Amino acid sequence: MSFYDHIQEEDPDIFSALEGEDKREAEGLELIPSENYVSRAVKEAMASSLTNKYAEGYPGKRYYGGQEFTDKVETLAIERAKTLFGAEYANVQPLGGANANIAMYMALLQPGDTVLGMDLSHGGHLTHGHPVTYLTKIFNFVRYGMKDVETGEIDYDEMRRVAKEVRPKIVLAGFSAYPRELDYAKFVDIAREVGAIAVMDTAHIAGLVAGKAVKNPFDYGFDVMTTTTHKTLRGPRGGMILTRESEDLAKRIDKAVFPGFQGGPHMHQIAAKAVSFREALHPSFKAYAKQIIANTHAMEKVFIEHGARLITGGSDNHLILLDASKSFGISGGEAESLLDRAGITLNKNVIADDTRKPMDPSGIRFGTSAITTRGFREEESAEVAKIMIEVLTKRGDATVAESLTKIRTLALAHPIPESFL
Ligand code: DSN
Repeated sequence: MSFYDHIQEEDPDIFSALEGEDKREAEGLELIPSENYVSRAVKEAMASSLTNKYAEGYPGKRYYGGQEFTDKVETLAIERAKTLFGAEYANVQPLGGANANIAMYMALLQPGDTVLGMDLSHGGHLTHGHPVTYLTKIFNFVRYGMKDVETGEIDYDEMRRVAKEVRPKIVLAGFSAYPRELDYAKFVDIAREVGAIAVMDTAHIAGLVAGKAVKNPFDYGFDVMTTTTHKTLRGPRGGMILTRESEDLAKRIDKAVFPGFQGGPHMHQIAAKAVSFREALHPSFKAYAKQIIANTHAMEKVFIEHGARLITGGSDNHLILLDASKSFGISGGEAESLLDRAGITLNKNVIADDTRKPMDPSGIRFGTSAITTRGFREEESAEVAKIMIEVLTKRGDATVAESLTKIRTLALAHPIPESFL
């Protein structure tokens, strides 16, 4: 029986799109660092009857009846999330990472308050204060960046100076395109010095933190973490907010998520989060998280040996940001399309102080979370990097076709595991 038996019968158009996507994911290699493959168990929870249920409120305090099972599911999700991240409190209702960040701002700030966050082109995220977002009409975002793009060193002295000047209410760490570990103690020091709350947006590296392959920001005194659940953490698409302690913060965050910002929680998604957290608590997840980083290093080595320019000089996590213009004489957009044709999916990305436009920037961003789920190890990851270099250097149709065959062969040899289909 296929996962889509009923859709096939009732809605052939959607069925063919779903089948097409499954085939695309199976035959190509997914290198977008914010994507992954979820387990069959997570998919089953997402497809469960809980999608039928309204559950405004929180376990034990709901506005509608019939909450016997939703309460059980949400409580399990909360408890597992707390164990995974060493948190005292978790809100598992945010529908996504942006929702988690917006609810966090609503909980901790008054309109007009200042947030000190990382510049998008230096690795930050749209919700960290990019002028195109509605958030900037409500709050005042001041941005920091790297002192040295070649090493990725953040300019902590400048950050401290700016923090003293603008007195932010939140000092925000975290990123969507920064390949290095942050000096968490420095962030917390600066936040304490100016009386701000230290918040880490852990979205990209949540799985690495949960798998103890990188440092846990809570061990360095961060007050709040926001995250997505679907990147390295390998859960369903969704968000979450955690705090290390403080009854007061927890109450403010609960109120901000619901009723402040969202309506009824998506209980099927919360069940799927709970399932994925249980998977991440299994000892095998630690090996997975460690392997993600080993695979990134294997790719990094090949690109460095080729003489490519990696932003920050390399990577400490699951992602690499490469200057395609300097390394291969083509834009990020051109690199993305060429690699797409060769069966490798990644994304064009702005790099620090990019002279090109965001729709066709200079960089490409790629990572190893999904190929590691497929069982790739260092050798295969290095092979992928070599194929990428071949495509980006030669660029002709024949090379692209040859590379596509090689990628298909690698994908076939490492199919998405049965339990993830
Ligand atoms: N779109 C996500 C990413 O790719 O990093 C962040 O929101």
